Amino acid sequence: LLLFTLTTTLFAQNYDETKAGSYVLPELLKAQNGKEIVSAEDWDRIRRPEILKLFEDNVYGQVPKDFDKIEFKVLEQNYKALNGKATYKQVAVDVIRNKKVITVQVHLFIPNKIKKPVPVFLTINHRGLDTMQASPENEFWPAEEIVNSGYAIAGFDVKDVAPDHKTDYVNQILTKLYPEQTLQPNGMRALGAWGWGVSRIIDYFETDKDIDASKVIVVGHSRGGKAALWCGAQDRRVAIAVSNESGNSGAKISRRNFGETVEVITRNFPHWFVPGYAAFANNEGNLPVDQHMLLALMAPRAVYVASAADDSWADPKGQYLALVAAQPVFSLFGLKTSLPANMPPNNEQVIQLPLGFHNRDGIHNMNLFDWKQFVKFADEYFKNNNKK
Ligand code: GTR
Repeated sequence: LLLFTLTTTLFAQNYDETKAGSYVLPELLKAQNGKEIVSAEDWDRIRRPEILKLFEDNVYGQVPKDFDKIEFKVLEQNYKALNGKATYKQVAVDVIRNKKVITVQVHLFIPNKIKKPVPVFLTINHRGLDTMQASPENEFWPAEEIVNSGYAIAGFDVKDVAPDHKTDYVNQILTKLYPEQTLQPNGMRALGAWGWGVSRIIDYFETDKDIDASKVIVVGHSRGGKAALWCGAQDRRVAIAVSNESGNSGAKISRRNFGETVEVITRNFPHWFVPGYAAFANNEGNLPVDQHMLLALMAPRAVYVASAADDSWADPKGQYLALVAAQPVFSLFGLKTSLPANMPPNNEQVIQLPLGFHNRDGIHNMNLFDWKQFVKFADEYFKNNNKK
């Protein structure tokens, strides 16, 4: 009994707000040499690279950028998809390095009857191809709704890049393109690999005249949301990063003891992170970063954080507080946002461009309500940037 009580106390998640604890976040605007960062230039030149490196070394690992060749092949094209409203394309993105090749399949719907090029939602999908069927029942990936809103929608299956599995994750790009990464303590891991896939698809968008590659909105749900944020942090071609319920090691403050912890996530999903991240289990206070810094790396570009009220595992409040704590970096760019200190009521969207948030009723998932908020946010952001 003693052992049982001991283990359940040790591993139990906290869902009691009064026990979430107090914490001091690592400073966003102080460089490692003690210099205060007071301008956007110094942020870009000094602090941003420092923070990127800290995330690389301590959390997600590197994302190699070199390869020998990239090729795009349209495998299928249907001009009359969605009852004539859209053109569907399946595109194979072949990336070659040291004579080895991997292929990422992109599924893409482009609205037919509007002026091109159009902005695009690109989803990091860990739920498999079946969840990218265009059907009105498919709220997770509502192709028709998005096309009707004047956007293209694209998606890829993460397993093309790195299967979501403890040992098999190495089976695509790590074994084939970047084998040396697996030997490095801060080498590429699954979340970084998925983000690498996003970047290669943006390479493709840059060649598709119907897509406006300056308006790419990367959307990820949960583990995909973690990958979307880490990708957006690094690849400045991402205009908006949308984190849907990314939770621990995504948008949530790691130091807040509520819901999933670093201990649980590194035990269950070691392949997402560098091995050294596990050393911060029950020791989050010693992390040289916290997740508000990841959100801040998007500045001055846009970040949208979505959560669900019944998704305590992902800690809605902890995700909101990270967004609030990221604001000083946006201010450096003259974007003086003033998010309310407390999380807004359920189902109410808060937009303080370039930041946005909602916490809808319901469970851990991505649905039509979420997508409608993403569209509203993207509409406002692009309009405001005089881009749409
Ligand atoms: C959970 C994991 C979360 C989140 C989620 C998901 O099991 O603990 O961090 O990533 O899976 O991806 O749906």
